[in-house]
Amino acid sequence: MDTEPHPCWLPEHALAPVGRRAVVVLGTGAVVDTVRAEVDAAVRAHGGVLSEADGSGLPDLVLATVDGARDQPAGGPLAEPLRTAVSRYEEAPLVTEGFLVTRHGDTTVVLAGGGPGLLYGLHHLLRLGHRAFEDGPAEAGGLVTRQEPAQPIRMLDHWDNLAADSPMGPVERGYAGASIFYADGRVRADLSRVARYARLLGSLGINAVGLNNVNVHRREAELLTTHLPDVGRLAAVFRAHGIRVWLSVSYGSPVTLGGLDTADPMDPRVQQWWRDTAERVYSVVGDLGGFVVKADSEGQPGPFAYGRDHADGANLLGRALAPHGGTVFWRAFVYDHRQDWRDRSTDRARAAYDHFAPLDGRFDDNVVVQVKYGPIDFQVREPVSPVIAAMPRTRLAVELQVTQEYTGQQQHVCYLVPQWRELLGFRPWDDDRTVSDVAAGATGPAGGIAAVSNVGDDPFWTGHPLAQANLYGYGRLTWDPTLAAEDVLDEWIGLTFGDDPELRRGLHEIMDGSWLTYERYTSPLGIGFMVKPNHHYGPDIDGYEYSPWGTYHFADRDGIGVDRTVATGTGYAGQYPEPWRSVYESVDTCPDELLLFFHHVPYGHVLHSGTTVVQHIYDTHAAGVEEVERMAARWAELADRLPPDVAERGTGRLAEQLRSAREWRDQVSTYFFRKSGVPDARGRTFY
Ligand code: GCV
Repeated sequence: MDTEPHPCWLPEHALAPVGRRAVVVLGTGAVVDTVRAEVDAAVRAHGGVLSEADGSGLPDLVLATVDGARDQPAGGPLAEPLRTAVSRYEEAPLVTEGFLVTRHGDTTVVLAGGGPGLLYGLHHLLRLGHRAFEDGPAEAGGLVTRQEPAQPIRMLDHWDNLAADSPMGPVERGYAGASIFYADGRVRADLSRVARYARLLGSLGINAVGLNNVNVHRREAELLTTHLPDVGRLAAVFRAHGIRVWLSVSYGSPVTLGGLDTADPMDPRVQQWWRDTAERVYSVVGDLGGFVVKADSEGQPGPFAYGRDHADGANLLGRALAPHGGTVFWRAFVYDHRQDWRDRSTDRARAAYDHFAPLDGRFDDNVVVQVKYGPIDFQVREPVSPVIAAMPRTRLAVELQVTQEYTGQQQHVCYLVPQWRELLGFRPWDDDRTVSDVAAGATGPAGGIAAVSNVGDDPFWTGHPLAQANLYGYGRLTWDPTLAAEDVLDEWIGLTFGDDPELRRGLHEIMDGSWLTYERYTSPLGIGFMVKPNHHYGPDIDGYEYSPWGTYHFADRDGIGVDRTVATGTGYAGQYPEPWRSVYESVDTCPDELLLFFHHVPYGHVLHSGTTVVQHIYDTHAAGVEEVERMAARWAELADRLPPDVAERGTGRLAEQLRSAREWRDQVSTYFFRKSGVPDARGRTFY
């Protein structure tokens, strides 16, 4: 790479809490080596020392795997703290990715079952800062914390295209430059930027990365063939940070790559082709996570062409991967993208449930069904997908979108952690079990969480520097979905910008509520879309209204919304268990923010908030723009406290956000004024 990219949440100052200490690292393996290298860099920068275990006296910090601790001589200076920590560990063993932190007088000990846990423990200390060495129970062997990840698989999917001339650009829905993996139709020769990225992800506990777009074009398919050795190079970079890589593959590969005349999952030749392919892939990348598959979706081939269902298709690949310990992430994003807009009975929202819920119990153990959080497509507001509550015998992964396709494309500040927290904390049943619990395996076999990454080769990685907080927050929530969104932001601000209270306050003011601000000035009350077709940026209220994509708002002179009730609509509300089926079925109980997703109502319908639908549209759009004005003004006040390049980039993006928000406000308000003829109660003029 020519220039140093922005360090994100790991600038040199963030390493100081550990870098100023006397540290010992115990254990072996690639990820332990990474921990050692990280500590070495930190102590060199900040004046601490990385010493050998048998050095004199007790260090400030010991980072040890359980095996590394057990290998220590019985009489050495570390014997007592390690013995105590190991016995604490054995009282309640953690998953290998977990860690515990104990204090022994002035020494802090991090103990983990393996290298990844140790890495996560190190970064836990960096987040805690100096408190990690000062607070906590003073008595010997005091347990400060024990942690393990909520989710077994914590994945980031890249929609990166290998082909330089791919129709969707180098990164589909990428808003931060070109791919960090590929250039000129091949894996980059210089993977130093990938190594930086792997370090950032490892610091958050991400343990899986999908290397290529789920829309697999002809050239991308070559990752399975010609470019396989380069996949091995990428895998090695990520491996050092506890991350396994995955490949998106085309379901049609036996035809397009194998020269067969079919991809029928029941055809023995097809089965053999996938077995051979898996064999070949694992001979190069022995710890490949597995395959990610988008089948029968938006033009991608799938089992439907052969009269088979998605369990047949997914198990075909699962069985090829099983001997190698691989897993298929099979996406449930299956719907008719060529529907007739005149046909009011077809409802895209129903599709994933209709296709997948009947297959519950038929997927093999190494198949995870990956479900988008909502039934449509990563909108700013959607109900939680009913599929998540409908497949208790299936491993499910919930898919989020860190790249801001529908939430401002990294031109707009839109801190998404509050949205994800709300989605992951949603309780689909009449009890305490959450969406995150389902993914984590509390209600059936465990799946995990996946999300579409938001990075590219942009100097700030994410286009808008503040969009880094979404990547950071995604990782943190996959570890612990109960973290408060403001606390996650607070961590990110401190690590990234240091401890300036005024800057901290200002960034909270700009970012904490930015998801709701974005919602206010865009599509109202859960109706979604209203974006410009294809690129999905900026308002176009009827852009998809007469299209085949199934994303309609049905506004007419009397009202707006989609009737998805069982009584009079598409029946979608009936896909939920109680209490939600009833809650959503009735306009009286449906939450305001989802009203238009579930109901077609007159403009004069009075919301629970006490205002009418049309007045709500006028008011929220005006309020949203005023909020962006305040965000821009606050940013200007903070500019001197920010690094100049960050200040400058943010200033430009906020100017664009303000322009765009005003455009949204004026188009949406004017559209509904013209449709309804209802004047604004506050006397605003429309056009
Ligand atoms: C990768 C949306 C996006 C597509 C994306 C698709 C998916 O429809 O607009 O670019 O394709 O989701 O998730 O597969």
